[in-house]
Amino acid sequence: MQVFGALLSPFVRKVCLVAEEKGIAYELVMSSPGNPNPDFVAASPFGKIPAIKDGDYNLADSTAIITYLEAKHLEQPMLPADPQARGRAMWFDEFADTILAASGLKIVFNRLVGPKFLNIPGDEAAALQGEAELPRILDYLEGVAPESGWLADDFTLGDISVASMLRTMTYVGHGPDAVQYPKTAAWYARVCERPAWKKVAAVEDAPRG
Ligand SMILES: N[C@@H](CCC(=O)N[C@@H](CS)C(=O)NCC(=O)O)C(=O)O
Repeated sequence: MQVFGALLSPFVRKVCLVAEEKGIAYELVMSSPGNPNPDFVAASPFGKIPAIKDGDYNLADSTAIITYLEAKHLEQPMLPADPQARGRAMWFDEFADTILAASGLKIVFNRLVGPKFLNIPGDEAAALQGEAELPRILDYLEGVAPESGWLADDFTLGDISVASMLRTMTYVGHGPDAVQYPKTAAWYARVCERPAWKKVAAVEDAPRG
């Protein structure tokens, strides 16, 4: 399977983490929006990352891709069987991808991706707005972060999605703060101890030639 994207994207990292958790072989093909690689263009109708090519099957969107992988590869389930736990796992995926991302990525885009990678000046007012929105969201997360274990009983997609978004936010100094958010920070540290997380982080942190 080919995964198109870059690991700075929380959505791409989600897909790679699930593939690692499940032991699915994949190749990360560095791609970014606007990339003319015909396989990426075919897999991602709106040019967003991530997208995958699995044989002759193409799919875009992290949650859609993970839903596909979950159905195809039964090992290490990422969605619990229990209805209420499954609902909560999907809630945390949605929380990460929309609520946390809406604020966090305003900061990441305007202080890092735009100015450093795309040569687009950042909109500092938008970044400040993202920062102003964060406390309410992180307070919520601190209120639901478990003292031990995971967000929705077993380790699930919910843990992966929220932790992946937080990791991307560490690039702009907004990782989980152990003083202000101790339960969140301790849960995040547990996620970071997983072998799958360590493998993906090693690739992400490796110096590029
Ligand atoms: N809901 C999508 C979001 C994907 C997304 O927005 N990716 C960003 C990178 S983090 C992107 O490709 N942005 C470029 C664009 O919107 O044109 C998913 O979960 O995969």
